[in-house]
Amino acid sequence: GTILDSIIERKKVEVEELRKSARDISEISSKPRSLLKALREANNVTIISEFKRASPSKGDINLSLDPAQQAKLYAQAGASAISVLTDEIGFKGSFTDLKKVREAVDLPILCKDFIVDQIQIDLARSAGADVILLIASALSQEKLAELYEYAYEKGLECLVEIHDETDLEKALHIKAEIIGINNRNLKSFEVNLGNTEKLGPLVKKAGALLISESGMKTRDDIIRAAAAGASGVLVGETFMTSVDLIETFQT
Ligand code: IGP
Repeated sequence: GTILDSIIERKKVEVEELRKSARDISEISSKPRSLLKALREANNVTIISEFKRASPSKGDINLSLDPAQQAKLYAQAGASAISVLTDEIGFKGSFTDLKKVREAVDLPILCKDFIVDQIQIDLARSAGADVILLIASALSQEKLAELYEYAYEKGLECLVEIHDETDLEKALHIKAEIIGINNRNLKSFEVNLGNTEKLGPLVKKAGALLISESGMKTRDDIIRAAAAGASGVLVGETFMTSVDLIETFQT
């Protein structure tokens, strides 16, 4: 199996654990912030900056940054939303990180995790997330539809992540409003910005909003994604290692 397969297996175990401690998941009454609105209102490419301490492909990226401080920096630099990795084993993230970001900034927050069950959506919401990630290749068509609907019932939006045409079909079947094209193959970790150019026009043709995800290092990379139809870009490693670049990224 691939790394993605093993992460998904691990998530299923975590979900069982979560069920046993479900009383810890509280409801919050405040209204979620809309990423869709941020994307629609922006007059240039929207930046989603990610808090990413480590990853299975890169190992440790930056373990010394404080989530609240980094989130404030991202906001000051013009990010329209913040993504927070909450997976602990693979990415050294946590829901505590997400809560700290929630307290620090008023932007929409994307919970970046491997969601396979509704209970994880409740947990994300209770930590203060506004948007969840759903990875098409990690879910059956039925499961993707179920989780997508559940999130919207709870007032959350979904970023539906695709990497190839098969994933795209799944995303279009549920009429996903926001589709993320991952330039990184989660099975081989290979990064290719050309993936946004390949699939972007198909996403736009279907009328969805497009986010280009992963592997962006320079302003030119972002311009390239925007030219392929991206309304927004999701940048992690580059911002975690060289924060000055955020200003360069304003187009
Ligand atoms: C950010 P990068 O290459 O800028 O650090 O990538 C983001 O796209 C990446 O973290 C990501 C991800 C994911 C992580 C995209 N899809 C799914 C975990 C799970």
